[in-house]
Amino acid sequence: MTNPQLVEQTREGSVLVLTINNPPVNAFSPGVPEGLKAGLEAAAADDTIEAVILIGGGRTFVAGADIKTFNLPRDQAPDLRGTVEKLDAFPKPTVAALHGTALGGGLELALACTYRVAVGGARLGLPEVKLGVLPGAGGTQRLPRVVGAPKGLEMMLSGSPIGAAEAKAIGLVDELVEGDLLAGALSFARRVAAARPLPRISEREVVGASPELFAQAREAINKTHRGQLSPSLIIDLAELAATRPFQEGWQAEAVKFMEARESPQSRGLRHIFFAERESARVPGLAKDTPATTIRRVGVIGAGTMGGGIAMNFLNVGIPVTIVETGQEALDRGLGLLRRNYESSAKKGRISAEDVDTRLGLLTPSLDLADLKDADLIIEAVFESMAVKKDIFTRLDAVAGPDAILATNTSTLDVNEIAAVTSRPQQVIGLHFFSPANVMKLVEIVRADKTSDSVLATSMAVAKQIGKVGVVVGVCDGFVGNRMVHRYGEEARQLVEEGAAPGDVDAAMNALGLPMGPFQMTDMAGLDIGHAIRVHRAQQRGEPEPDGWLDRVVKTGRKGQKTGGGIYDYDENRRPRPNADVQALIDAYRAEKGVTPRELTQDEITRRLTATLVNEGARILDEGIAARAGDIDVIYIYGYGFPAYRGGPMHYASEQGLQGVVDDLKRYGKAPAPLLERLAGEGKTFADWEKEPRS
Ligand code: 3H9
Repeated sequence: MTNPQLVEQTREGSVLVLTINNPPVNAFSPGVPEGLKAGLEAAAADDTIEAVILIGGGRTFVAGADIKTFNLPRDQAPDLRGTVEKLDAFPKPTVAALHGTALGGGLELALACTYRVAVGGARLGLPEVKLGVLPGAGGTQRLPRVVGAPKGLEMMLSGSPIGAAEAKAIGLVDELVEGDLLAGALSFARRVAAARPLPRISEREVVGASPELFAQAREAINKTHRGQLSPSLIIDLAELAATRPFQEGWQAEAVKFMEARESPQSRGLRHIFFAERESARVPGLAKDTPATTIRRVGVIGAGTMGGGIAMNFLNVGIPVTIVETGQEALDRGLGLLRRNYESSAKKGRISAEDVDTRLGLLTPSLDLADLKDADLIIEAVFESMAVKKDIFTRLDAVAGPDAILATNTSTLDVNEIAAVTSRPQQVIGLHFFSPANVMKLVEIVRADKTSDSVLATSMAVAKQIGKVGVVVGVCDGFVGNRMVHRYGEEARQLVEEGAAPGDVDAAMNALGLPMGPFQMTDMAGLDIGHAIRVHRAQQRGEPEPDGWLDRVVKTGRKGQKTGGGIYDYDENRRPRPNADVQALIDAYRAEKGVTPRELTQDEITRRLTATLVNEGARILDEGIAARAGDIDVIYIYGYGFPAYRGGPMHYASEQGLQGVVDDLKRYGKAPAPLLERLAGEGKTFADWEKEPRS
């Protein structure tokens, strides 16, 4: 549906103001180009109009093309390029008045105007690379012509916006406006109304370009954007801007934009963009559920996890009391935390003053009773039900009546922990990922009795500390670890059949994961996984696990922390195969009567992803995760699954679920009923989300 009312025309003396009103972010949706065209035609036809201002209504200028329209056929998508052409050819001065976020197509509109003015808080950028596309409305050709090739490349390849002051300093903005934006833009427009000839960016030369610059950029993206399509297209187009006439680059950009837009990588990144925002909407939780303000946090356990969790709150100015059982452990924890901050300061990420401020907000303690004033208390101690129950019993006695009691357990039953307290409605799981001050994910574990307000507060707190919080239900391992457990089993099975651990990791690295399953195991510690397997076997009354990896642990090789595990490590922490481990694997296979066979990279990747997806389907069926997109968000932010593949569930839907089912059957695994049904009906997980729920 097009709606020309999205652009309002207001006459201010000899200036026509075109206000784009398309909340919440004034995306370039159907109706906006029609409205702008009508406004420009009116201004061109009226001799008394001397200049035109483009401004955004509400909180921002245009934040970009409407990403939802990227699935439309090309000729049905809103005509951003056509609008840009009209602006560039317009015979009177046009002024873009910027506030909020002028991003992507929004900045491209501004670049096609004759001038740009902005308020101090405005942010300007071309973030298309984050969606697997490229600036497709002249950005690749105009930005380098304004800010030079090096800065233009940097902005387009990082996708990060810059502030208005910097934009002014590098010539992207002509004037900073203090006070009211429209008033400032009007006074600017009146000043330039008579200026002729009109300065057009498309007529400028690109400065700072050289063959070396582009060669270096191509080399750099091999590290920063390995395996991705759009960054290399961006470099090609920036090079065209520097070496060929504007029209040539402008035409090439249209072709490359469509190539990127139609790629599975862009579909994956767009899926994640929306899935991340969707994950903030919790089914059954009213939008207006009140969240309480967290003024003070308590953390129990000053180990790596507890310290990392505490830092998240200190970083946003929330005081933390951290409790340990002994002075030595407390000192060790505080030392680690201090060193962590000091190293950030050395790298220039924070100032020395920040270090002092943050540490000044931290109160160390040996007494649980010191948590009596905390609004949120997060337990991060050893993963043992007995220990956790003991802590929650004591905590219940000392915590304030309204305090939220959270456990950072990664596998244990939050209902069972909640049951030892007199207030199970205030108990929740907040499962952070290590290193907790860096990893963006928090699984928010909703137990049977967790109240809506505790859930809403937990979501709000996660956002406040810069995390992506995804609500999950109670089961062994929740979503992430439950899936990774199956994945680890399959990885060990692959080795048993004949693959080297290095082959398995290489296959997942090729898919885009920075770490394969065995690199991850070596990092986390082999003993941790072994202890979990032993615990599970005991619970099920099974014999002690004795797989090849359990045998590696027993040789004392526990991973990176003992200098080596499945791999040895050189001084740069690069993994190298270890002959003893390989001999142990060979002996294990011989003992089991397995004749090792060669496994292709394709088989390894298929089996591991199919295993993840199969468990994911069970998780959905059981209601542990509300949406396949939630699982994708968890895997991207918690486990390094490449965002450009859209997460495991999206990736499987892209490949076709029938293929996943066939793979599972071929390798002797039972497909989850939900997966088998969807595959049989030719559906995807996105289709499943649209099905009515009973
Ligand atoms: C482009 O421009 C291509 C061109 O070069 C070439 C074309 C030919 N479209 O993030 P929030 C929705 S590519 C559609 O929660 P915040 C969002 O889904 C585009 N919808 O708010 C959410 O909806 P809901 C380049 C969009 O304040 C609501 O707005 N631009 C778009 O934390 C609020 O969003 C970008 O990549 C969009 N472009 O952050 C910018 N943007 O309420 C992408 C937002 O239903 N956007 N929505 O969940 C952002 O980075 C952030 O949204 C922004 C606001 C910083 C703007």
